Amino acid sequence: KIWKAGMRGVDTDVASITKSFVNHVQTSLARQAHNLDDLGAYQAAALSVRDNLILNWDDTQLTYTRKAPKRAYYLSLEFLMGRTLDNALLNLGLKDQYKDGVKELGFSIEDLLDKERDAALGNGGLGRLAACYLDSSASQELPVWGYGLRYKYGIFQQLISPEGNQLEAPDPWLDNQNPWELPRLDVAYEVRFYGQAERLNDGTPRASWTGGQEVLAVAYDVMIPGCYTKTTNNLRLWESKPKRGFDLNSFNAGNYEGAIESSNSAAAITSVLYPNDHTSFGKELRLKQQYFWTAASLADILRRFKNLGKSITEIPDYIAIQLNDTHPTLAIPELMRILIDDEDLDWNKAWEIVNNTFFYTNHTVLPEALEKWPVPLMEHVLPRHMQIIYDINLFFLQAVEKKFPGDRDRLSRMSLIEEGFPKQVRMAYLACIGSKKVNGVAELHSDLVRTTILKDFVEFEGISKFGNVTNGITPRRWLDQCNPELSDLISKTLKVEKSVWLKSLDKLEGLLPFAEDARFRREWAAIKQRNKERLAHYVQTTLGFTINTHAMFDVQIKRLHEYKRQTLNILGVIHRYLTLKAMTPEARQKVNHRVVFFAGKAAPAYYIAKLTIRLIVNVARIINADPDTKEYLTVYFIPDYSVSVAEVLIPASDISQHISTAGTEASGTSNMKFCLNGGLLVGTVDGANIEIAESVGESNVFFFGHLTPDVEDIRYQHMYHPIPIEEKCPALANVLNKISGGMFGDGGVYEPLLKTIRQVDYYLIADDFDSYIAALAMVDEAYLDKTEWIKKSIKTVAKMGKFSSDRAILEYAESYWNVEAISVAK
Ligand code: 26R
Repeated sequence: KIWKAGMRGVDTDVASITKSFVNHVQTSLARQAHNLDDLGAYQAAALSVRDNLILNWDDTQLTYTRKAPKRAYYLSLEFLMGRTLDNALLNLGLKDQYKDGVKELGFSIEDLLDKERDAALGNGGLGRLAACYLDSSASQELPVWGYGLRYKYGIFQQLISPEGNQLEAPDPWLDNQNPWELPRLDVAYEVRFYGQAERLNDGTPRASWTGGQEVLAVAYDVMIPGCYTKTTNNLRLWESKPKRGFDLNSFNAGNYEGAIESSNSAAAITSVLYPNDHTSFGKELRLKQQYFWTAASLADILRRFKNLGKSITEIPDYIAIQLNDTHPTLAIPELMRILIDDEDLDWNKAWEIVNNTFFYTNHTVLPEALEKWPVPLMEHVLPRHMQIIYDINLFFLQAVEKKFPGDRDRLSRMSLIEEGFPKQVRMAYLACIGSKKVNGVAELHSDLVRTTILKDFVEFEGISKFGNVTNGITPRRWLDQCNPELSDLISKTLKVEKSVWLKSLDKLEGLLPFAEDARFRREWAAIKQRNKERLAHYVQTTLGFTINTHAMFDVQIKRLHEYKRQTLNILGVIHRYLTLKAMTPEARQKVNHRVVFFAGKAAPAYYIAKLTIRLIVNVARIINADPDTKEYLTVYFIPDYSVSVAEVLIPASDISQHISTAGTEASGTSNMKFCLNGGLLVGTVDGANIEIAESVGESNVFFFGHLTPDVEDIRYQHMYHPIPIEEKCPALANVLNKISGGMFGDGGVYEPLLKTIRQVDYYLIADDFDSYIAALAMVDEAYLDKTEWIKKSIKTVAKMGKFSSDRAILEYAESYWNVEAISVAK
């Protein structure tokens, strides 16, 4: 296939680009080219690039309409997209032309790229995965659309107070107009809440649902360009607004303020992304977000299907819907409602259609992250859906009873309704029984899904419904874009075009022999060094610290959570500091210089996680100022972690930490990003770390800690045969005592955090501490031999092909959705 940069009707030579740029400055922005700032220049460049995307997008959608292939829809409450301009330029093959074009006009492309705000409509792993999958779907020419919410405020901006506390500020990312979205004010659906549901009792399962509040969902489309292909898919985000002529009665009754208030309540639905991951609060507004989004998305999907003129029973031949975690599970009872109440299908036929349309991915086995909605709340907000869920449950439990007669324990374990005060709907169970297939996101995690949270369902439905799709990352953003020098070196060395190897990442294996090539290793090391300098420059300009770029860069960046054990890391840092302090100056000189980076946000109400940030910041403050040791060990907490910050941190790492308690991190995806950029991994035997080690070779990763099967037993021992920490792990006890003693400021402040370790230690910090320290010593040892280290780095990158999100999305398309690639006509 021949790829030509640019496309229908748009010229992409430098002269045409500058012309289009100036044109947008004068018309779209109504500004003058000669006194334009970088922000204006960014906007003009974005609008000019957007012209290309729109035409490709249009051709793609026309192809889909004409050829009517089976399509997949990815429903995700989060899409953590980051910036778009650089990605669009690279995928279109227009980066060089734009670089030259804006240069001619007196701008630097890097400065313009830096003006773009992140689209941060997600919390972490789950949201970023959705963004990678969109990139891969378009790049692999798969007819896939994303559906999500257009939050007015994305994930909060993180500020760190002088005491080291996290503060949250809103993220008004839409304040500068967003050139990447197309408002579709004509694509709108009414969504109902509250009201009354009454069964018709006419011999059909039908009911009527009336009254309550009606809210309008309006579509905004975000274009998703594939890499070196015309295919440009769509991400449709919904915004809520009051229905036109809303609540006229209240106006007429003189209740002007009351009517405005109800309009506010409509707009509130899509106003803010919930910033908690791994803990659910059962908030009414969050439930309304979930229903608003699933109802609008389904209505839109069905309207498109109906245009095909097929029978409603053919839905599964044309539509596959992927549920990204349980957040969109209401789509299951919503489709039942449409098929029964509106389409007049009988129950069994409707259930069969539903069962062949949905696919559910689980992203966590942590009990506190499994969604449950209180029955009274559901009855209030979605009375018809609650009826349908009760009916689904009844038929389901009858079938279970038939297979396991008299097993009442099993029935209560498997019921969609958890008994208690209040009763709660178990969304993971509903997602499971309503879907054709269920999968986890790494081999170990999928095994845990099958053997723990969904064990009974495997016994009832058979194992073949429960699969695994190991996560992946897009090599476009996470190698080509964030590490352009490495990307160029790879193309040059493999003698393969970027347009080829970036879409067949297994080709990286061709790098293996070059691990033995000294010249190549020097180039490899020089690129890492320049990436470290780029990070140092970022820290210098944003935080004002000067960093020693000849030290080892050791990075842990992810959401703050006890299970991810940032605490283990910072306690390890303190241990290293105490060890250094106790050494003679001569002995110290033999020690590896190390710079430790942390970044990540804590959920605003997660007290212990916030205390961990405070500890990190204060440890950094003391250690970085100690003249005895600061040459050998410094620590930085980089505030306001984001996709864009990750793009600077990841390529600069020598080592990164993925140290969750075994069995708790479903997959992890930043582990893949670091390894793809030639950083080595220190980690536990958890999530995708295991498969990374299988691919790159266990000698190239640093594993430590207890294994998953032992974790339960150890927790049991904590409960019934506790061993005091002084006895179990004296080194750790010493560290904890130093904190309590005030070495890092008022020790009392940290007591609640220290207590989690001294008392319950649910995440096994004390049990894993010694082996963690030993693993870090192995890292130091290995780093002494620079040649060997670079060989490991090269061999790691060479073996990372499996972790491309192209591989993952093709597995979904082939083994789950039955959706095929389709190329867009020229
Ligand atoms: C219920 C609600 C509060 C909620 C729970 C959990 C909201 C968001 C989450 C986030 C979870 C599902 C998440 O992000 N999980 C992560 O998914 C990544 C992509 O599969 C994995 O790599 C990562 O290991 C996992 O923690």
